Amino acid sequence: MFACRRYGRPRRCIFYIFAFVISQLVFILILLRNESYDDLLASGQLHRNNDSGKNYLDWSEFISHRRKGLEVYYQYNLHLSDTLGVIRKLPSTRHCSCDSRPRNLPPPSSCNVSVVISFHNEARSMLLRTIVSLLSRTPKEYLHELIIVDDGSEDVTLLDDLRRWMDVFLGTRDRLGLIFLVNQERMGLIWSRNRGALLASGHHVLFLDSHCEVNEGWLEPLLERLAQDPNLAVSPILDPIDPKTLSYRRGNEMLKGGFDWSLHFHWLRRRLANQELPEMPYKSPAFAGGVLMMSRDWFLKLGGFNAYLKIWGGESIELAIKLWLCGGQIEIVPCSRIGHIFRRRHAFDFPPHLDDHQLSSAQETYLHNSKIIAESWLDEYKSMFYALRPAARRIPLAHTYDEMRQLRGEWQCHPFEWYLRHVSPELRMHFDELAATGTLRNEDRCLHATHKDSDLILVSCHLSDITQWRMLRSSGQLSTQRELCLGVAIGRRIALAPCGRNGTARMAQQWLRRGTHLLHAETHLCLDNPLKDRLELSPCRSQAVSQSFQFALEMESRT
Ligand code: UD2
Ligand code: MN
Repeated sequence: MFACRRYGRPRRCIFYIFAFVISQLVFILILLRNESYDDLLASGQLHRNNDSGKNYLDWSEFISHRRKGLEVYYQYNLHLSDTLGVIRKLPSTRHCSCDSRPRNLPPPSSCNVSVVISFHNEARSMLLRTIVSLLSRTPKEYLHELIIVDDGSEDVTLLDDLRRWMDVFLGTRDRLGLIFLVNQERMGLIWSRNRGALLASGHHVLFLDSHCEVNEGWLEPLLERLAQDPNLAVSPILDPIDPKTLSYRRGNEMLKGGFDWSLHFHWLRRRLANQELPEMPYKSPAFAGGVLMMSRDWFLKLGGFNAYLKIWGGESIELAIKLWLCGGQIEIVPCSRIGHIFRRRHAFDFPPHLDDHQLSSAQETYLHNSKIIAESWLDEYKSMFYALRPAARRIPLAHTYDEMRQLRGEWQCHPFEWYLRHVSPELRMHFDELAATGTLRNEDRCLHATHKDSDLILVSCHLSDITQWRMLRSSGQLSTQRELCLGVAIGRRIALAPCGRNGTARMAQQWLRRGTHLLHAETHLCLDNPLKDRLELSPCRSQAVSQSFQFALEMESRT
């Protein structure tokens, strides 16, 4: 100010003041970044071990011992993760009534939780944020133990460093059990989670990915539900964290978990019953992914995750079917929120099994696991699965299903038909509305719609992503999984177009079955493959091999 008056330059003066205010703001922001952690320390939820002379700031040292660079390796923004801090404030994404509702929780002596986290090659900062968010946002008396399984990660000193870091971090906090396990050889997350659950001693077991951030009050609504019904299993709503920006968004509570006949996970639309509010817990045919919690005893009685499943994939679908058929139920609880980074692709390799060049090892592992689910639980409906995933037939399995049958008998589990009737009408409807499905074969080749420009070609039926067609019973439409329908465009050209709901578009897509011939309803001509790559409409000839198209699975004989 003095300088301002002296030199009589008000503009420069304003500039100085402005710069000063900005620098103060930046300083305050830096302080605030650590505030949440300091708050926790002050409130006694976390402890700093003063004797050791170390404090939580050492986390930057902990994360500095890491594999360098390589965002591609982790499939998320590693640099941002390393600079975000060990904990951050998250937006409240649940309905406001969740905060004010009184909770009816049983005492911790009857419902505490063991959390199992298995990881393979997770970035240190990410893993740490998962753990610290958990420790700081979970009521201490309900968090019985943390079981961390390093599934053969390349960073071989990580677990020891983590153990040391947590010793300092937790200080004198008692009650929390800590179990660190290492698989010298990578065993996959299914095996690792089972191992963790076997060693757990809490009443409930929760499985968590290693790149999550739990949000405020996540545990209480889950505990409350499990206290009502010991055979229940629950999922929180997973709030998506963007892999690039790490921004935390609100997950959708209007979706249920489900799967299709290929045994791929799908979201299903949730419909509210009369008086039902969106924030109320709701039944779901499958979990909202692999983050789930249930009684440890009940989990083990059901045999845990199916131990024959390999590495990654399908285990939560298998558990969901098993639960529903053998006396349990699944609920999604919208007042419980856990953030999870949904990566666009796998951040790890899959060990190759077969010498099958049509399938990647990831596809093959998933198919192997799906085949086990189909063989174990789908009963006569497994033909649906094989029709849609013909390559599964070629995958050898190393065991028989005696164990599964024994469990089904012991627990008097329902047949799969019951699941279709009572749990997933969507899956049943899908079954009921089809006249035929799977690959569409003409002689030794199959009709395929290319992904990029939806061209129609005839190719080897063993192509790994060969088009799976669906012949709809009521409309006679022949649709791909991307909802494109086979129809006739101008000039009688066979082409794909978005499936029409009514009117002329739908008429042009209607086909009638005449033996193995596909008769176009409007033109009364038949689908024909007269020359190698030509697909056209021509007058129907009952003996013409070029007009004979067979679906992998016919449903008509059912009725
Ligand atoms: C989804 C589920 C996950 C599990 C998986 C299918 C969510 C949020 N996640 O995973 O819980 O059901 O589908 O199996 O719904 N990992 C290992 N060993 C391995 C491979 C992975 O420990 O060999 C760890 C990995 O570090 C991670 C967890 O397993 O913590 C899940 O794997 P992911 O995050 O790569 O896969 P994601 O999120 O698609
Ligand atoms: Mn994950």
